[in-house]
Parts: sequence; structure tokens; C-alpha cells
Amino acid sequence: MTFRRTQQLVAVGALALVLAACGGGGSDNSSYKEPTGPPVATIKLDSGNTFFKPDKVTAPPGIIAIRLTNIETGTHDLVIRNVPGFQVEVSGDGDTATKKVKLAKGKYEFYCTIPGHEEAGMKGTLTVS
Ligand SMILES: [Cu+2]
Repeated sequence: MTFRRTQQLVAVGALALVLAACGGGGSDNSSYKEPTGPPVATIKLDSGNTFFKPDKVTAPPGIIAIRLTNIETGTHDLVIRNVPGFQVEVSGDGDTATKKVKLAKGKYEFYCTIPGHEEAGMKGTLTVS
């Protein structure tokens, strides 16, 4: 009896956690916490079909603002491998979006998650040093 009751409580607790995780508007990156404070650098990138320009960028460590401008039609985003939740999205010619990310020294790969775009060359490297 006691064991069964405990199981039920665990199940209810797990359900509450799932609901809480989904509560922030339902998008995939709702868990991402953008760092507050001024950026040490702003990286400006253009996106098009299917490229980032430039595709090799550098920045000092700390809070980095990434400003993406779409210079062609279409929808693109920019995510950084091993930086969960970070995503800058643009849709349509001339659309621009900026998001901040805090990075330590290292070499990071970024890419577009639209199916086929990374494979077509829509990727690049961000060197933080
Ligand atoms: Cu793309």
C-alpha cells in the first residue's frame, strides 16, 4: 500500500516537471537563458541560400551578441554546436535578429538547422580567444 502510494506521487511529480518544462511558450529554445549585461563584442553575420557570410568569425570570451541579417528570401537560423538552446532565427529578405550568448575560449561550430542547409554549406566556425 505504502509502496504503491509512493509510486503515484513520483508519477505526479514527474508530470508536473514535464508541464513546467513546456510552459514557456512551447518553443524548443524556451529553456535558453540569454545572459544579461552588455556584450564584449557583436558579431554580424549575413544569411542566404545557403550560406553564412562571413563563415569564419572571432570574438573575445564573454557575452557575445550575434546579429543575423537575412539578405535573401527564406528562413534560416543559427545555432552553435554544444550550446544547448541558443538559436537566432530570421525569416524573409532583410529580417534581422540578435541574441546574446556567453562563451569561454574555444572553437565553436555554428550552423543552420533547416533540413539540408548545413549539408549544403550553411555552417561556419566561431573562434573565441
Ligand atoms: Cu539556412
